Amino acid sequence: MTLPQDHPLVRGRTADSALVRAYSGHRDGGRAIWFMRQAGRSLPEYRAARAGTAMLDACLDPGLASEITLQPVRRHGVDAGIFFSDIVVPLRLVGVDVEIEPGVGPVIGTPVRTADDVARLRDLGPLTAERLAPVTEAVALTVAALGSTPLIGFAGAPFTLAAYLVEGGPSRDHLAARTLMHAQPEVWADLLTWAADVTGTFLRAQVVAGTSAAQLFDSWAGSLSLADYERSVAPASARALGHVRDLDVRTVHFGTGTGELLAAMRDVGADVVGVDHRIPLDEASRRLGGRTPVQGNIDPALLAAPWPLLEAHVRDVVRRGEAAPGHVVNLGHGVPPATDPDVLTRVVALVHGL
Ligand code: 1CP
Repeated sequence: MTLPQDHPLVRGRTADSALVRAYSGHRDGGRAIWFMRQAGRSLPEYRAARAGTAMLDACLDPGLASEITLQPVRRHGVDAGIFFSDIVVPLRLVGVDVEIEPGVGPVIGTPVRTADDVARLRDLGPLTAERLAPVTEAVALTVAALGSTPLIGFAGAPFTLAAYLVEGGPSRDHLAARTLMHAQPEVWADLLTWAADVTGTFLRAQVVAGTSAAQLFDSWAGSLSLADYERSVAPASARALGHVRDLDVRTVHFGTGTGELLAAMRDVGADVVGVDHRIPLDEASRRLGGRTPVQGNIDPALLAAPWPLLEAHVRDVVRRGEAAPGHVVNLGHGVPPATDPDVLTRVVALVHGL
């Protein structure tokens, strides 16, 4: 399928943006910067907009989700919006009993541990266009307001989703998930295949509705060895990205602690690799064979440090990023909630001025 005729990429509104040019491996579009978790608790206007509304209800209110997506674009002048949603939204939309608890994160009512549990997930049925309506409506509203600024769609990778589904909530080492992976490989494969199709459908719906790029978050993949990743996770991540492969849109694949996995994460079919702050971008680019655009990797801890330290760090990130064919400046992980938003605005101005 090709993208709809009124899609921002097709109409040329975002095709020549700094973000899309860099994701496509070009250096002629100017320097692009955005921040993972740029919409969120660091912004007073976010806290005001969210007051009294549960996180998942906010994600599924098209007007509110669109407004929250636009807030950091207006305030910081970043080169992209990232759609305000969550990786567990598609789980909620198919009927999984999931909540996002304040200060905790996603909590699953009935954790998924057995073949019967996975069969019950399948019984929920597919993620239909009807169920996705609040998401596609919010994306359409947002891209209409963004004009020539690209919107990035996103979804969780199957492993990171499975880490929540199996554990029942956030966990440090994802032990139960990794035990299931080894102890019951067929159940694991079945679960990851289901997750790949649900999350891939969620991602595709956003792209068709108007996003100019798509990011797959495998935030917790860094808890896996390369061998386990390649054997038990990569096929499902490739399947998830396969849901957008026929659309002419660049994909980014990000995880934390993934220095050993960078090439494998590219090889599941991503155009761009997101790099966390634990490995310098020139070294990351070397591990990627020098042929893959990168995104990253300002250490979020430096956002609270004195400006001269942060400035020197940002300049170093930009310099090392020059080793790759394209570089979009970002953090190594999400914006910490206590971040002073003026610091983010200042980082954007610095990068644009370099
Ligand atoms: O109370 C609040 O304000 C809720 C906090 C919050 C927010 C703002 C959560 C709960 N999710 C989100 C939005 C969100 N989630 C975005 C928004 C767009 C933006 O970047 O501005 C995105 C991209 C996500 C994706 C997400 N959710 C990831 C992958 C990215 C990452 O940070 O690693 C993960 C792992 C989640 C799960 C999740 N949702 C919320 C929390 C606190 C967590 C993490 C919990 C944990 O530590 O396991």
